[in-house]
Amino acid sequence: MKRALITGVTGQDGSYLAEVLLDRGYDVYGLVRRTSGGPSDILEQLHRTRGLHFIYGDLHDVASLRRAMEIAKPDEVYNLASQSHVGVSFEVPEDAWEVNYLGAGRVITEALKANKATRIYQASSSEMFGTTPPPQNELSAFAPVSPYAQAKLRAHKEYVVGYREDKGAYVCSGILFNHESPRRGKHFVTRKITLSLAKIKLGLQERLELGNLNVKRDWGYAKEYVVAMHTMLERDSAEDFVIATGVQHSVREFVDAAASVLGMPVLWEGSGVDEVGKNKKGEVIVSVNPKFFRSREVSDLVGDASKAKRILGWEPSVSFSELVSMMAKADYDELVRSAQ
Ligand code: NAP
Ligand code: F7E
Repeated sequence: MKRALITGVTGQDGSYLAEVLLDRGYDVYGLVRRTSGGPSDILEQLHRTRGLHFIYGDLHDVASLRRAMEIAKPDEVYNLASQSHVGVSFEVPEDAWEVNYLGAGRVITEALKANKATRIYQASSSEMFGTTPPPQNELSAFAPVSPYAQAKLRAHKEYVVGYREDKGAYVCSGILFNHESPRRGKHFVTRKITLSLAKIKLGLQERLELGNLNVKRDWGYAKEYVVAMHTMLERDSAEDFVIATGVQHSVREFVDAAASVLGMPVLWEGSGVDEVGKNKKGEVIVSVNPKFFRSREVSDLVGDASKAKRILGWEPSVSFSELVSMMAKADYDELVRSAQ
């Protein structure tokens, strides 16, 4: 039986990836930080019913990572742990550097020290392309603007490309564009929109405040994206792959799509910081709050995943409207259920 270690197992991608690897017959170990609340219900269930193992550890703590490698003895390591919020990385830049660059280095180095044949997946990001014009693919220039992206890029160059070329290690980066799901953290824009609009519909919240409505992202479905991570490690040689849908939408379009799923279309008025979205009664339910603007913004991302299609046979099947609908309905249904 193959053994896998996932750092960041408590995050959106970690829980989906644990399910995929368990389904594929892996013995799966998840690195968890000690929190007062403990792992989510989904992970507790995977632990009880499917044998997912938990190991306490932290990317700040090299001894904990060494111990995790000794316990898990992984054939494959998926380094998904990170300070993953780009906006927060402007406010707490050293933590982004510490976890996303130095922490990634600790994971990858300890994995290779324990067993130099370990296959390693590093969660790289489309944010590394920053201001490079779209569409972005594996050959595009990197031009990161945030502390988050700068740390991810340094980890990619030094511990993925560097270790592969200098040490012959099997390390690859998935350069993933935004991917979302009902399990997405509540402070990312998609989930913030679906949860807030569901609350507005139920009379639990008055207004959704957002930052820049014009930025465009290439949003796919996380459950499909984690399959690509595993497929990358099944190849004879390690390479980096862009994973994306190839379709982009603005934040405003995401709001429109979610609001229409919930049966409350938004009518936009005004522009810039004065732009508002009103419901049919003329009440303002969406407004702009500059507090959510970023000091440097990545405004135009859309990925070209043709290499992944050609070599991995990977392509997305869930469309933008299906994704938005899934997320909006999940939030609405959960709020209704918890109110009963
Ligand atoms: P997420 O939901 O925010 O999960 C982040 C995970 O990292 C959580 O399990 C978190 O643990 C863990 N973590 C944070 N700091 C840690 C530390 N010091 N030590 C150990 N664990 C730590 O992120 P995601 O959306 O699943 O993304 C997975 C990875 O892909 C991340 O590296 C992210 O940067 C990258 N990525 C994501 C996207 C996307 O659109 N989702 C796109 C490209 C790349 P706690 O639960 O304890 O906080
Ligand atoms: O922002 C704008 C914001 O925080 C998307 C991470 O998974 O994907 C994610 O990073 C856009 C940005 O994701 C709000 O300015 C407007 O332009 O959902 P987000 P992100 O920054 O793209 C990449 C690929 C990763 O690697 C990251 O780990 O939406 N936006 N108004 C807002 N964003 C937030 N969060 N909140 C707002 O109110």
